[in-house]
Amino acid sequence: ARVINTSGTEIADVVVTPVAFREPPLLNVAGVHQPWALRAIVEVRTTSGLTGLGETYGDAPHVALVRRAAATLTGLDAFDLHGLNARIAHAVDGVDLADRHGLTGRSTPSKTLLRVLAAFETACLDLQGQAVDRPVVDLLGGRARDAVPFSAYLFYKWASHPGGEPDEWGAALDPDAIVTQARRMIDQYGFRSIKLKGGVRPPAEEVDAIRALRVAFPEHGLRLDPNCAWAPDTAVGVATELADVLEYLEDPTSSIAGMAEVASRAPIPLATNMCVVALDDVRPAFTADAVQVVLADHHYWGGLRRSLDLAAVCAAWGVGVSMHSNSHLGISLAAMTHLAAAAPQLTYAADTHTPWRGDADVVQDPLSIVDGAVEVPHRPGLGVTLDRDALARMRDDYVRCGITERDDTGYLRTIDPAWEPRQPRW
Ligand code: GKR
Ligand code: MG
Repeated sequence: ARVINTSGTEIADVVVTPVAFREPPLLNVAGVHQPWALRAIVEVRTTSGLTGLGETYGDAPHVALVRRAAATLTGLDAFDLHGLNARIAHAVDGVDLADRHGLTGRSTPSKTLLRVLAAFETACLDLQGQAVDRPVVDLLGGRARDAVPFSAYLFYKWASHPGGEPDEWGAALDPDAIVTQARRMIDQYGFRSIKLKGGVRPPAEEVDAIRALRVAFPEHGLRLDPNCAWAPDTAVGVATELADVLEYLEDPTSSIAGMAEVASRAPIPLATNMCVVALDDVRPAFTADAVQVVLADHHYWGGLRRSLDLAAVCAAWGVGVSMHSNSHLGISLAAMTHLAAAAPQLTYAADTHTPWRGDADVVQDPLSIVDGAVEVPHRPGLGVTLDRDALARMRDDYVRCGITERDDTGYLRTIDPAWEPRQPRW
């Protein structure tokens, strides 16, 4: 249906700017984070001079596709999200974009479309909020909560990138160092939940790290996420050993069938951001009772509204909802906060990589994590404003850093050519 534009929310132009910011050498099952993380910032401008913001992945092939879609949006009304979907579907028509992250599962054309759509949907919701002078959370059904709890996201890590200076966090390769990292992050942000990225050390060491965290933080919710590093028997062993400690065990093993096998023998809930990553996965995974918690992520579920749909579907099946994160900046944090605030089903503290980005940001007024939570903004739209100087600097860093795609495996192999990404590893 044609939308009659009465409020100056017609899209005049769209600018897509890839940016880079420094990252510590964080370890995961796929390898190690490169010295720079990549994102792309989407600015959707209307005829009346409003700017809506979106943030998405910065891998060059994805950015090229986002730009291709951006070029088709002129004249669309920012309230016409069906029209947005149609134009983007046409622009990316059947493209199936794989990535080298090693953590995001099989690629498909529909996943590719939803990743591109998400960046613009968020920007359009930001515009809608500004146009009607209400925060995005109000457009999503209103506040189910006034503050969104986030979790401390711990990583095994090296002290420095090879040849570089040690970073402020130092090395973390054993339980004591993981507890030190947790203490530092919790002192600074007040987190009340802790997630440890696993799949790096042998499972018994990761169990010890979780036990050490429990001793140091008796009241905190704890999770462990080895990104499918374990065979089902190993996963059941860890789940059994940590049954009295973990809120949930995230992606202990790969595939819906593998997770279903573990779930049938594990005494604790399993969570995933790896085997339920698109609507097609929902029926097979839920029918098999493979997962008890799904981690939503608007960056690949097609935006904030579709993530709420996912949360509703999960609730209908009696499956819990949590929130997934990748290295990100302040536009994503704002979008995650509005989404989580509007989703009553989201009962776990959300993941965020925020502490790892230091002071780097593309927004002037980043939301802050206080007492482990972000207060949901009352300002119109997403409630954050672009810092144009920072954007320009970070765009130059993107060009200069020489990284065009996230590739944790390739980077680790430049340091240890014999390293093999194996699944399962244990
Ligand atoms: O940043 O290395 C990382 C994480 O492993 C991330 O890429 C994952 O997507 O946080 C994520 C997860 O929960 O699997
Ligand atoms: Mg995960």
